[in-house]
Amino acid sequence: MPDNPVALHPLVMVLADRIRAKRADLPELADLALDEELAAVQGTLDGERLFIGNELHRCRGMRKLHLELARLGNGLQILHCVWFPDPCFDLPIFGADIVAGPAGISAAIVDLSPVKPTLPSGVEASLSSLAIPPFRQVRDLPGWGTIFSSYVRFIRPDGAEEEAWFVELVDSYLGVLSEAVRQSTPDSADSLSTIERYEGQLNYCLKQKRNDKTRRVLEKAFNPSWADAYIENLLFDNPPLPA
Ligand code: BLA
Repeated sequence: MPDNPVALHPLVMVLADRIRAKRADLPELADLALDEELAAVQGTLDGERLFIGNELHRCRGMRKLHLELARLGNGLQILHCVWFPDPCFDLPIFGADIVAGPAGISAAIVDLSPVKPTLPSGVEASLSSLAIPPFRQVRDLPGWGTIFSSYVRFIRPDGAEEEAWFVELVDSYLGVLSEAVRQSTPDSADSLSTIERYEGQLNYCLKQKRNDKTRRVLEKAFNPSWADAYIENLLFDNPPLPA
């Protein structure tokens, strides 16, 4: 990704670097093709410089590793990260999102989300043994948030100490996932469990597309048809059928 033309909130920068470091350790990591106009999107709104930077990779067991950093007007900054598994593997979806405004971070969320009724047992066991930092401001999930696991953390970090806790928590969740990736072996593309996980991933994307807040800021910064195409084709494109 090219250098961001505007510095971002320290939590956004620190977390992005941590995610990149975790990503670098994944087996058979490879770049995924990304249209030049999507790798770096630039614009201006009310005289303010906007940009979106996207990084797209894959690895053994994970079909799409997406990291996006954005500055979208009104001082709004976003870190958006979703790692989608290959449905042939019994692996959860990793998701993390940070929304920062001029008044600071309003939302920080992290989860390993199931793509079938329960998380893989090894992932569940590892998550249940992690210490949960005592965040002071825990937020309520929206209606579409039924896709998240019981280990989802959705908070408004209160100060630098809690921001550091959040970075370590994301690191731990990525550590749990990385270990599962390394141990996982694929089922065939036409097996029932693969199809079930494909359907679960499709449902995750459908529910995420119900987040009006994402759509609204993209529509305002760019325009409605651009926002729609961006959400449908890059953020939450439906997974390809397992093959
Ligand atoms: C909320 N997401 C938001 C908000 C904005 C965005 C402006 C409102 C902030 C707040 O409630 O404090 C905007 N998020 C974006 C944009 C992108 C983005 C524009 O990622 C990308 C370009 N959202 C995700 C992912 C998760 C997620 C992967 O994209 C979780 C893993 C969660 N965002 C999420 C949740 C809310 C949110 C749960 C709160 C929604 C609500 O309270 O209604």
